[in-house]
Amino acid sequence: MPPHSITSSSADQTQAHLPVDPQSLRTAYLEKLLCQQGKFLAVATQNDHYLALAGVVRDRLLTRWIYSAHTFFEQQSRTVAYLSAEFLLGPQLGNNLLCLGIRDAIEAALAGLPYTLEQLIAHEEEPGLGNGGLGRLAACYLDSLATLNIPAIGYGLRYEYGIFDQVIANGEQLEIADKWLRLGFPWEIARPEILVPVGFGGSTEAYTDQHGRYRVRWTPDWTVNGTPYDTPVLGYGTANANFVRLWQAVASDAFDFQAFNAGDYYGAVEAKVRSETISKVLYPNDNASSGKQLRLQQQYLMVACSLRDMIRLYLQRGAALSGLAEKFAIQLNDTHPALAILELMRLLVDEHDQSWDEAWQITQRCFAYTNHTLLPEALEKWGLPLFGKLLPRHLEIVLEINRRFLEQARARFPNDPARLSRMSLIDESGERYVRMAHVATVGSHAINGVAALHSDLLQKTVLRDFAELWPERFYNVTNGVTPRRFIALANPELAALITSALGPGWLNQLERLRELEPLAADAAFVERFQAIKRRNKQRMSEQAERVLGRALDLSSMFDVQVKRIHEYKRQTLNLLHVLTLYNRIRRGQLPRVRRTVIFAGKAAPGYVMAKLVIRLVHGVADLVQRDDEARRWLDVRFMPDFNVKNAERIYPAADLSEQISTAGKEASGTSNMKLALNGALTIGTLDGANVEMREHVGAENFFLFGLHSHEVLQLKAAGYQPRQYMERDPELRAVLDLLGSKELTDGDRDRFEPLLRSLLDLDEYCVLADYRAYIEAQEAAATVFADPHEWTRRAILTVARMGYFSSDRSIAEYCKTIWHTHPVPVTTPRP
Ligand code: NBG
Repeated sequence: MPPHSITSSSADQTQAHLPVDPQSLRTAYLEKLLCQQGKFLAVATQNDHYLALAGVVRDRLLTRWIYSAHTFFEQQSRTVAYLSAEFLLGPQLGNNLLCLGIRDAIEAALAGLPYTLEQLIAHEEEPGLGNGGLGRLAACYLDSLATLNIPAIGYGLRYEYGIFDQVIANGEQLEIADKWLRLGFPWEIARPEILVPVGFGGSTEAYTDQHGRYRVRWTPDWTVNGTPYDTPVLGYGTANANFVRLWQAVASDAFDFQAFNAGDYYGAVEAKVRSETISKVLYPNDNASSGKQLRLQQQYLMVACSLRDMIRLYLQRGAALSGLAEKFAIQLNDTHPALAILELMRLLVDEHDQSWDEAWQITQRCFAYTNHTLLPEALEKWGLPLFGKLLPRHLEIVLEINRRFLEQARARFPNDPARLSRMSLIDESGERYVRMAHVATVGSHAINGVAALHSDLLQKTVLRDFAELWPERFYNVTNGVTPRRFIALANPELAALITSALGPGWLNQLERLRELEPLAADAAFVERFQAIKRRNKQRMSEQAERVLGRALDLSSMFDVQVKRIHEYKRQTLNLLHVLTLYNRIRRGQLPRVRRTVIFAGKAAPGYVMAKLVIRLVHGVADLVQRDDEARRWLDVRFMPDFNVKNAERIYPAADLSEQISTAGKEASGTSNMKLALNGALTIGTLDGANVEMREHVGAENFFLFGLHSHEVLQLKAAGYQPRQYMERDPELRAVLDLLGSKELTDGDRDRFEPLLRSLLDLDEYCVLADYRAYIEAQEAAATVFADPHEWTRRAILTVARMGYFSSDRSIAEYCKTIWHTHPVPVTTPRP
């Protein structure tokens, strides 16, 4: 709650600012150990120390949060509500120190105490409340919103178990439950006084109210409460702080008591446990929809609580609900929160007495929708029986929206029933489903894709009919990433080098990196840049030694593909290249450069093929290791448990960035940006944001290969026969033979049979069609890498030209074209 008055009396000012000099910080720290952790120095654990430090830092960032909340309340600021089922925030301590600018003071304060700041930062376990790019994008956007002084709230779910921890045993992925809350998460503030009841199931009943209006009453048959936990999100270079508000399911007492009074104590407790499972666990699928009832419950809990919260905040000012869209710009991060459209209609019509037309106007003006994928398996749809059973009133509402929408579409496209059935919010081609992408599109005033190519394909394929009906509602906003985390925190030496060249301020104006261009020809600068890359490789090698037991060859090319394991991302193509090099080495044909091929990424637990790819990485790694000559040239590594923390160690060490998805499949990609900003050159297809990255860094600094997206479609339409590619290319055949041989699997010849089958029979992702072009692009990369000066020159130019891909630019575009919001600077009193 924003405070109702913060006076500017001097007493308040001194309280508002806790001291940040090393001596006071040290005192505060020791106090936290004692008064918060209940420990004295001799018995405090590392976790006690971490929590003590986090407490000191949190106390100091709350000032900014409170002043921000106060300012936004006073000014009745327009607020962005970013609704997302995932927020992959990453570790908090380092980022908060960076934003507060007290890192050095803390380091000094800890002098002579048992743990260094570095150790305590390394101790932190991150809240893994997301799968991959989509969740991390949400976190980057919160960072930029705060940095750009845009009032915003991130709304999501507080999963008790985030994305599983990945452990590798005998070359296979094992999933371990992620108990991220076990040792405490000190950055959040619980708000137990806020409880939002959320109904499920039951029935609806029509009636006429006292004004003679048709009304509907929904009587759910069970209710769960949502309660929020807030985590502040600081801006960089500004006093503004926003927050992410994550909902947790708690059993509703009313429900318990009914059963209890009937003498069924055990049943009551069981029901409590059942309703609390709603926010238990994050579904571990990236780019795939599970269609499960529990997932639908999660989505409804999230949107019902978030909307009720917005309306509560709005009504505090005593305004009429008709102005809701002036107060909130609600962004749907993919369709996971798209039920919000139906829920807002229900709240306005059933609970706040609005007419359908008024309610629909408000709703459409509130919402905007970002699509993040064209993959059919990821487009969410809910079977009508399940939907109607869980959300009977929302089913009626979606049917009514659809009826009105189809009427409008029919007027525009008369005599085109095929088009109308394609556009319908309900898929009636077989069993009936609610199509969430259509709900999101129809209920929004703006729809956007996440890279130029993706937005274009979105309007030509998945949402084509809608783009023809409402071309003015479609936009592109190319993704971006935050340079605070992915340069300043991940690669402090590079950040310092850039500051030494450009002076301060570039982290908030990333386009200024362009001023580095002339330095690509400056021998001293090139040398410093190289030395930093080498030290980053050294640190990564130490990490590899700790977790895999063997250091890395620092003079080799670090060839990096780190992202979720998915067939469309084609980790297999990368492995076919490694096997090609292996076969060549065995034939005495030595490569130009030594390579360390680094993989990392999680596979969805139920995705059999992706898990097999992880086994294949390990199979290929072992094969190479067993051969004395191959081992001198090649090293294949799988770094387990890819998450934000590990990513921050890997990106700065990369020489080559693998962005090799089948053209048309990767909506944007964001690791492509993070790697390039850390000075990696890209080998990639014309897919997602690669297209724009190549335009920015210059074609001559990008190793391009492969079919274009329209060529992929043409190839398939012409009846793609992957076997022909094998038959025409003896080197490819030899590699595929190796894949099916017992050499790779020490005996178990059939292990990779399903992978081989899928490549030869269907090859959905055109791996074989792109094989030869990929091998050639890899040769081009090796040739340049053999000339370290030339490689570094291109790496510097790449960094210099990547400024466009800051999430600050993306957010500025959303603000201007979609949200129509403006900065609200916050001032805290001077300490
Ligand atoms: C992912 C895309 C990525 C994109 C991120 C963020 C989903 C559904 N989509 O290419 O696969 O970078 O979203 O936009 O997870």
